[in-house]
Amino acid sequence: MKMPENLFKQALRQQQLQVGLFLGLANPLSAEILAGCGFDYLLIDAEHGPNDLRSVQAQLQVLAAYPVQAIVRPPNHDAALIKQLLGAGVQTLLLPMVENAEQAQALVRAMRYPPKGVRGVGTGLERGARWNGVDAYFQQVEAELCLIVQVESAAGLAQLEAILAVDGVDGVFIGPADLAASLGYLGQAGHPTVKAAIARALASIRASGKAAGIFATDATLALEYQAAGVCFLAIGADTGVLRNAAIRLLDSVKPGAKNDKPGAAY
Ligand code: 3PY
Ligand code: MG
Repeated sequence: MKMPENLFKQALRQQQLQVGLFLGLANPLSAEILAGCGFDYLLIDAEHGPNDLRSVQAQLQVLAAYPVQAIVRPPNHDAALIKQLLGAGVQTLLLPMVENAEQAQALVRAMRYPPKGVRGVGTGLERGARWNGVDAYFQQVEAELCLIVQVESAAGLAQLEAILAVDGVDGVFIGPADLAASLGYLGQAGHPTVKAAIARALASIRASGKAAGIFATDATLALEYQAAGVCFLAIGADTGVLRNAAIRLLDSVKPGAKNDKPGAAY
């Protein structure tokens, strides 16, 4: 059988805007509902969401039946976990908290077989290779893998140029929540100092020719980022979508029943 194509990677190369949603519910059914909603990609989050290898794999299986691309964010940079995720069939990884070129290089190596990297060989046991059913898997796999690193700290910003120079890094995604915390503005991603740092980072990413991405739940901000050359946006999470919709629905029939306002979508 043919190697599955990484349409997300192709879209980034062609500068076609990709809009997606984070999945933190760790549930194949809710993933399937969202798979039919028209997003370009859905990002299965195992950094903050309670996802493990089995729930990730189950969601990858569901998403494969829909015209939507799957991305996975692992909780850390562990090469053994990355090996399992690639084995499960993920083609695009978003790695949190990347702070220097050495970390980025190690992530590239985790996604490559020797001699370029350290990925172990076990295709007969892996869904990614369709258990040895994919034609010429070893020859094709690396071209279909996409590595996005998250820069979301003062340390990461200071090393952004070096991170961008790492061959094998396809894009950089800014995490406004963690970046705000690291800059001393915990919970204030919209603070002018944080926004200025984000604008500088996006300009550097664009100038490097790599794809720039960011999390933006506010539509005005999302459009501003798009104008600044961002080519992949995450505009919320399933958890926030569910909670906010439930509060609004109840409020439409029983106003004030929940005096909480709909919250942030992340
Ligand atoms: C952050 O904002 O810190 C994230 O990781 C998600 O965008
Ligand atoms: Mg973050």
